[in-house]
Amino acid sequence: MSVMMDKIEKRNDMLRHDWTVDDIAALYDMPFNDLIFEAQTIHRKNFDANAVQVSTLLSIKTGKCSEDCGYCPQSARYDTELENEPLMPLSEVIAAAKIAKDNGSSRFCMGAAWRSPKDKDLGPVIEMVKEVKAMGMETCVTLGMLSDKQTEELKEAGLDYYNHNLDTSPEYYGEVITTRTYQDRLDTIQRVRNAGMNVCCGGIVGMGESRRDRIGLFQELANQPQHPESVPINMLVRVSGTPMENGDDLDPLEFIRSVAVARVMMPKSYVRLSAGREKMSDEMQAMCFFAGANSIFYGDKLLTTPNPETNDDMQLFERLGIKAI
Ligand code: SAM
Ligand code: DTB
Ligand code: SF4
Repeated sequence: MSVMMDKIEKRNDMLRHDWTVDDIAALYDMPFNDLIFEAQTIHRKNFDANAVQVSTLLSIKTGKCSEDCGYCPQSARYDTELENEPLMPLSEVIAAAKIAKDNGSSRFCMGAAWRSPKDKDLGPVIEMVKEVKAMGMETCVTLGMLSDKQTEELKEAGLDYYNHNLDTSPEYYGEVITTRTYQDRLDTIQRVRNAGMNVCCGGIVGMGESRRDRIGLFQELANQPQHPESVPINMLVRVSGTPMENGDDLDPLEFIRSVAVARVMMPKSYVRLSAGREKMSDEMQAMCFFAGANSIFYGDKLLTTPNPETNDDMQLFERLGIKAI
């Protein structure tokens, strides 16, 4: 066996939780072809390389959020011409979930623009989780910070995944959000873990952060006692009116490198090519799948911003010989 294959084999055989900044920087610094080859080799050892998990997102409560996340169109602090919507009635959620299922989604993710849910809001969300689960889909919600009691209630309702992102490195975090701390986020993720639910946790790149910050994000994600089962990597969607409306776009090759680094560091996690696909070429998305991304959001809208049409995604999968799972 070649030295390279031997090295890859060793990396794949252990799930590491002790990544140093230098270890991760060394991955980023690899020649592009070597990095993608390593990521693809590890990917194939752990997953069907031609299968991509498909989730659909629905915003069940939109806008008027108290938080100041600098990327987010739903913050009440920015004038983003967003239509605010109160909590959606159960019947509308069920109708949207049915369409998602008919389109081949295996997971339905419901998002709410809250700092954290009020206890009066959790009851209706729990009904949504139960109904969607009864339709035979996996369930995921993202509602902001959770208390122990709320986490337990969601677990009891049968929730499969909770999405809560770290967003960026601890060092860059203060440039992006001031109304809640990095530790607040880690605490919510820990609660979800303790309750025995699957963790969906990732971040955003392209917010003007440095490579060192991307390294810091992946270090935080992979050095948790258990890797998140699902790792969404969002490319910043620039929305007019937010503080991040203007800025330099991230080099697409650096984005692909980031996907590959996540795949190498968390070999058994689903790495989700998340927000930002609308602006990516088919070739770039294909390269991300080759670098180890194996999950996407289907549906023409993310929470509030556009996503590729389901039909376009189906055609892309067809052209790439990828099956949706
Ligand atoms: N309010 C809850 C919270 O912040 O945890 C749940 C919904 S929030 C919109 C979910 C995630 O979407 C954020 O943590 C962020 O990573 C991502 N997101 C929001 N706006 C984005 C944008 N413009 N571009 C890329 N990702 C974005
Ligand atoms: C995640 O990491 N990305 C999704 C999901 N988790 C909730 C949200 C992306 C939102 C993009 C901006 C919008 O559509 O409002
Ligand atoms: Fe609110 Fe979540 Fe948007 Fe932050 S990311 S402003 S918490 S909806």
